[in-house]
Amino acid sequence: MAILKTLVVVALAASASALVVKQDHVSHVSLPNVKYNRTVSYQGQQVLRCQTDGTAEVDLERIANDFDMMANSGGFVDVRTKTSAEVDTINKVFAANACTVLIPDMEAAMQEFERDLVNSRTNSQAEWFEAYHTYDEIVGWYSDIADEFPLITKLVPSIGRSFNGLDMPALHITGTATGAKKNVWFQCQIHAREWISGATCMYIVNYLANNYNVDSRVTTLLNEVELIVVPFVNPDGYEYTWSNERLWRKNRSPNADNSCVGTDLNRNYNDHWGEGGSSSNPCSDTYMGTGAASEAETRNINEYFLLNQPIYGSIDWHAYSQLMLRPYGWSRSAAPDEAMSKEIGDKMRDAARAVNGLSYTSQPSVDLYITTGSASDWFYGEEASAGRGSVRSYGFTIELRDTGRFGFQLPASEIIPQGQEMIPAALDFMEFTTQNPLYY
Ligand code: 0X9
Ligand code: ZN
Repeated sequence: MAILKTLVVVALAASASALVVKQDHVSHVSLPNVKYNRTVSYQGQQVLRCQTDGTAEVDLERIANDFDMMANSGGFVDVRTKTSAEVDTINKVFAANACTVLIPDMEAAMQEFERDLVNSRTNSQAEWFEAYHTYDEIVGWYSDIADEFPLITKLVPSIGRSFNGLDMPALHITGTATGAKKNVWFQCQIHAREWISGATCMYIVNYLANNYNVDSRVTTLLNEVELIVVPFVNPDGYEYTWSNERLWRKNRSPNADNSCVGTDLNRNYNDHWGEGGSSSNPCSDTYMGTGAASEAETRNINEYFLLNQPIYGSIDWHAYSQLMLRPYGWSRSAAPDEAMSKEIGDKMRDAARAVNGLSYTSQPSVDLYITTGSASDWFYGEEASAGRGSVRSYGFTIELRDTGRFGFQLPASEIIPQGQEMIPAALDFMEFTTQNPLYY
């Protein structure tokens, strides 16, 4: 396919890359050269928002697996259509007039996002959290944080490699108090195109690092808790969104006898894998892979998670729809710890809302649609718990901003407000899950 767009973003000044703390976020005075490239066109593509009332479960599941279902919440789904024939198909599945056009011209929406990307990255005054960053820059940022806060952080440069050989780093952050700490797990960027996920994880790490021994809540927390952050569950997919296709979701491992690439890592975990709500078609955006944990990225996460047991709480950070999702994803029956999970889910919803007034919804994952083999079900599930009597991790999925206006093309100016509203939610989660442990 012809190369449609190449944006070479060049920093204006190349001065020291020292971290400068300003307010509650780090500022980089310069940005290295970076290349953003898109080899696909979204010409003719639209996003439809369809009310799901009265739509059969099987039809919804078919759409989730056969189309790019970009979001699903509160009685509607956002579906990306590539041709007018697809618009007709979607309109036939839903009730008359159930669908309206949310994004009429995906190519135009993407170009708007790309103008914002260039502007934010070429502005020499822009601070770190006022622009999106590449895989290499983010890895460098975590390394800088570890250098700057050696007493409270530990960088593990690689917990394993992705299919294409990229490192998957992990950062541990905890206070200097002696004694055993309780572990909490955050993982980011499992879905490549959800850029706000990786940015928010950095924002939280940055806040904790800069506020230890400054803010008593953070100090007390980190003297009890060790947070483990995996910035990239899907490094190859993330790179691909910068080099080829901004809306790529899956990883980048090839599929046998098929030209379609990639597995949806959030359908690849060994928890009720392949039991519905995922696709066996390698061309689907919800392709489950050839087996449970068939993907290197999934296995790396599994191994490192188990190595760090007991883990009291886990969050898999996604976008978009503004949701706090608790177990189960795989079953309609209530999870054993429903009351406790609901309590912290609701608490995070309220904490996030209190910051900027934006509403989040707290609900079981399955209220969206059935998903099997998801990361957060695995965190909460049998395999991740070391055995009967052992600590069982709370398993959450958080869907960040927005509710569809920009979707995955969220402007960089929303990184800071998004981060600010997740700080109290993340603090609540770390406190609550370690103070109210679940057992398997
Ligand atoms: O479908 C997904 O993987 C998640 N939504 S997204 O739009 N970010 O792709 C939601 C998963 C919710 N289900 C479970 N966590 N089980
Ligand atoms: Zn996602």
